[in-house]
Amino acid sequence: MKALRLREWKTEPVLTEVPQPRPGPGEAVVRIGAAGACHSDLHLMHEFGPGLLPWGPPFTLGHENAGWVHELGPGASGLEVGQAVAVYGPWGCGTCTRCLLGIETYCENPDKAPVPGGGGGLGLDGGMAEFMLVPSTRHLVPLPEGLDPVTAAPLTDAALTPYHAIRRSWPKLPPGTTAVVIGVGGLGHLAVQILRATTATRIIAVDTREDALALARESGADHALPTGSGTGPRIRELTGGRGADAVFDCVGSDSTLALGAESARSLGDLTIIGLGGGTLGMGFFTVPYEVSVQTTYWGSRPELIEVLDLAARGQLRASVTTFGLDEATEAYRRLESGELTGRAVVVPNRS
Ligand code: FEH
Ligand code: ZN
Ligand code: ZN
Repeated sequence: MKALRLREWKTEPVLTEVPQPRPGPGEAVVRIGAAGACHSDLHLMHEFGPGLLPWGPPFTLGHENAGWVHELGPGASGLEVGQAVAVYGPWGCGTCTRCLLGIETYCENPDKAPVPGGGGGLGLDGGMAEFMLVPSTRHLVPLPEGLDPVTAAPLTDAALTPYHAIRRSWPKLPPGTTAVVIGVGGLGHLAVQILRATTATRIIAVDTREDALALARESGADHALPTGSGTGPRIRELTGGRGADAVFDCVGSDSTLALGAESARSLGDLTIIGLGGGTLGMGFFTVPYEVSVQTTYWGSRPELIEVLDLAARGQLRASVTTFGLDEATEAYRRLESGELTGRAVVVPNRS
């Protein structure tokens, strides 16, 4: 079969012929209907190097996947061949407290996981291929009625990641509050939709590109502000001088983190979601009093089920540009150049 392989850090991926996987005991093979191209993959190709993460190349890219059960290994149960499924991407040990709760992102037995702290497309072979081997059927979540793999795949990362971040801030987002989403790309446009669907907060979106700001408005933002020196003061003005009760930085650069610190309201949250490599010097006077600054990483399996339910009920819909598997490198090129709004999705197999 064909697969888009990252052979070494800081190299361009190559579409290569590899053996089609067969499932072992408890495993499953998924025929991939859609694999999202995540901005993080660009970091794997261009910036990250040995030692940064507990896993490394060679592997097939694609950690945002959905498709159909193709083959079940001996003892694999609970699913039917042909069933449409989303792949829960973080693959932990399956037996520690965190994994038992479905929070495999924070598995506490990494040495017993298929790959420490990774999963398909993150150290193991992912979904930028015709077929993908999944080490346990617990990672496969049946698609609810009305969802197909192309609409579902972006939900497994581009929606699940901001959903987890927003969900932890729900208590700070009652009516009368304001949330800011910085960066309205694959994750950011869904962050706006998730805020609109799950809270009563006022939503301010920030981006450098007019087409992204237009997508933010379509996604439900109350205000869409271009990034610039006046953005922080404008957020203060829009919040009556109070600041934002939650800021979700989907970029994570020095400048966006500084904007987040400048825009936050006392008692608020500043959540770093993007892998932009920026830093924020933290001291007593860096942020308004009692602002919580945190990172979040992806999301849990129960939260994926919640996200799929929101989408099945029409509350979430990723803006998607599709590419064939042999156009996957073009998808990443357009993602990196900023030519795309929403999410790029590679479609190795049509339904
Ligand atoms: C990928 C690699 C490393 C850190 C975070 C990520 C996210 O894109 C996972 O969705
Ligand atoms: Zn990702
Ligand atoms: Zn575990």
